[in-house]
Amino acid sequence: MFKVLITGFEPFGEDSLNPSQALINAQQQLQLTGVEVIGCVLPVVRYQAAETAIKAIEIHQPDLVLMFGQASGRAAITPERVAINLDDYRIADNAGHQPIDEPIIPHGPAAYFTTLPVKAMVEDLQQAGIAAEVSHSAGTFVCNHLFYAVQHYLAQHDIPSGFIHIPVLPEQVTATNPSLPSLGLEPLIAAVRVMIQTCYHSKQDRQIVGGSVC
Ligand code: PCA
Repeated sequence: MFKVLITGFEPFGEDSLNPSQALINAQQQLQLTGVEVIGCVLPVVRYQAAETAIKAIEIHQPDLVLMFGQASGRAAITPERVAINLDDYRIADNAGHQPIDEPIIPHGPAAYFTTLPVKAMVEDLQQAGIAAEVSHSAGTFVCNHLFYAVQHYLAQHDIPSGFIHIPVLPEQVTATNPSLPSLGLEPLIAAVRVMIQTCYHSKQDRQIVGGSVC
């Protein structure tokens, strides 16, 4: 059995929902033949998020780690290319921490790349009719922290892992921000099923266009 660990986050900031938590709650719908999906919801708390994820990796010994988090304002599913060694929080985390310009791991490498086939994932999502693009910044908040710390931990292991930001749920679109892009839980589940299949079949990424121009 191919084991996939999927992580999501609790709500944070002004939001009372997080699409990545909704995804874990719907993990039954992610099961595919020959694949065992293990879900884990993480606190939006500096250090604690990564400690919880690493503990889950140690316990379950997955073959693949897919970490998810909300990116309010993004209209597409965005597999992240790179995690940087920087905590610079624009808002406090759920425990009140707000580090400014601090390293995640002192003297650690400046960055880690994803070990997921992100361009293949984006291509397969697009072919399934789901908006997707590679992102080159996971921000400088708890998602980036989790991504960096897990890539650091797994650097000596042969387990593909990476982070994917997802749009908010339609229920999170409020009257004060009616044009916020969103994605429903059903298409989100369909998207995650596509991404699991892509990772299962392609260990190597595809050499296709997917960069960005500023
Ligand atoms: N998104 C935040 C943290 C938790 C989440 O779902 C982020 O992008 O850092």
